[in-house]
Amino acid sequence: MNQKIALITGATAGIGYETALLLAQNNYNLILTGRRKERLDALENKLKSSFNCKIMTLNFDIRIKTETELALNSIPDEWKAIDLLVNNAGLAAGLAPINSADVEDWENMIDTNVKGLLYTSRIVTSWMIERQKGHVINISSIAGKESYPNGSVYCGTKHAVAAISKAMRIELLPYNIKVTTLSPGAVETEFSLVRFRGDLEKADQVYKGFTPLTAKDIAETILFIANRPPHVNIDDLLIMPTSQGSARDIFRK
Ligand code: NDP
Ligand code: 8X3
Repeated sequence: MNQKIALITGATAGIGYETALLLAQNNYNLILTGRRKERLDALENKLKSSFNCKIMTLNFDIRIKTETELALNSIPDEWKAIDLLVNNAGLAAGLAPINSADVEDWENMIDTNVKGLLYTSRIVTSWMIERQKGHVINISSIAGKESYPNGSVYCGTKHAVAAISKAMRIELLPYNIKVTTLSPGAVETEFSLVRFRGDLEKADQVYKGFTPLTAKDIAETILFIANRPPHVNIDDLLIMPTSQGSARDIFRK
């Protein structure tokens, strides 16, 4: 039976889903979260039938503090020994300038990408501190290193993740807890479909003419980061498609 415990937020799709698959194959029991319960149930069944792992699912909306706290505090003591927290749940909503973007989209991104990450980290790091052990991997983005037009708030939330991550790393040094910021460039997942509210044609355009990263590429990177020896921490890692040189420079054929 698997030995270590990882909690992955946003495991119903994309990077979180692939990370769940890979960690289950690599000695982790998993706590998996997301809003889409049917996907969590399907993933739980798939993992349990394919790998020698234990799975716990938590179905909640990370934007809502009370829901997040209730779900995390419902975790039984034996599952609280979390070795790895992957703060992955997140989204971009819309692509629009400051004067006309939808305020609800802004709130959605801030509440999910920043506040949800904070609610989760507050609780899980308190358990890690008790054990003097743990690793938090925060998923930022190339959008956390550079800002691009029409992405002010998404970029702002990912810059915030990077800033929060940096402070967390210093705060948690005395407790033997590693903190990593992982910043991918374009990864083909449901990300653009969500950003463009289900418009498949618009979403497909984002990944046209070049080879984007896959969610599996990011899962493998997460596993690499988690597998470094105790004295080594990957503080900050930027991973880009070979054809992407900056947030806005993608060489398309
Ligand atoms: P997906 O849309 O494929 O997956 C997003 C995941 O986040 C889903 O599991 C979703 O679950 C979860 N999530 C979103 N909102 C909430 C919420 N309110 N409550 C709980 N869970 C939520 O996107 P990716 O896999 O691409 O994105 C994962 C992370 O990677 C995000 O933080 C994103 O910003 C970041 N990223 C993505 C890049 C890309 O190009 N794809 C590049 C750089 C960073 P559900 O809807 O079931 O709740
Ligand atoms: C996702 C990558 O460039 O669409 O974080 O913002 S980008």
